[in-house]
Amino acid sequence: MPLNRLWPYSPVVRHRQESWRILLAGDNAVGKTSFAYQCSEETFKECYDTSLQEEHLVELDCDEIPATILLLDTWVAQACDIGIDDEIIPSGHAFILMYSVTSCHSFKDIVNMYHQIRKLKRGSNPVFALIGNKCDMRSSREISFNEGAALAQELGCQIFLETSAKTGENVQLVVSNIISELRKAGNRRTQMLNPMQLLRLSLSITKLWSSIIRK
Ligand SMILES: Nc1nc2c(ncn2[C@@H]2O[C@H](COP(=O)(O)OP(=O)(O)O)[C@@H](O)[C@H]2O)c(=O)[nH]1
Ligand SMILES: [Mg+2]
Repeated sequence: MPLNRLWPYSPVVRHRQESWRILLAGDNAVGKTSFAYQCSEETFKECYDTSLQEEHLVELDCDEIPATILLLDTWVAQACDIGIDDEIIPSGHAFILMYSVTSCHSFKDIVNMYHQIRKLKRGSNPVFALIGNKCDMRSSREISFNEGAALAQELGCQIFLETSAKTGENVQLVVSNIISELRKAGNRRTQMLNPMQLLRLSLSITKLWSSIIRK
């Protein structure tokens, strides 16, 4: 019998079944597509076909528990122009706000993007990761680590990291940190069960135990 039918409330089963949608948002050419390929296939190409939206399936273990991620490579500004934001953005559990450390312009765009997402996710509290990509390009850096960290703090982003989609530096770490934050949020939700849900939960547990004992 599948474990999830035997014990649907087991934290292990819950995590086995978990799958999250993470949306990549950022200015053109900051490295979103490269990041998504590095994350899903551990490869880097100098040039990718430009497409508005692509989905990458990433399976990884975080704290030794498997998780499935659907990484959506999009661009919020474009998405808003053609009106797909209404369905795509609200479906995201977490958002990677990406700028390039070599581009002041892409850094300035972040605040606007953050507010657009917040507006479309009204009522919920998604995980935000502010990511400064292209950290391997040391000689062309325009945004310092401290400037990035300060913006992350100002916006209340749970995660701030600098990455290189080229070398792979910190790429997997971004995703596993996001999963940890999503799990923390999930745990908070389960702690906030209302009395009716608690009653139903204890009835199911009692029923389950009595059927096991009878056998
Ligand atoms: N050196 C370096 N180049 C990068 C990095 N990430 C992306 N690029 C390059 O930046 C350009 C734009 O990348 P792309 O992934 O298409 O950006 P997107 O428009 O945000 O999807 C391409 O020429 C990539 O090869 C990185 O971390 N380091
Ligand atoms: Mg792209």
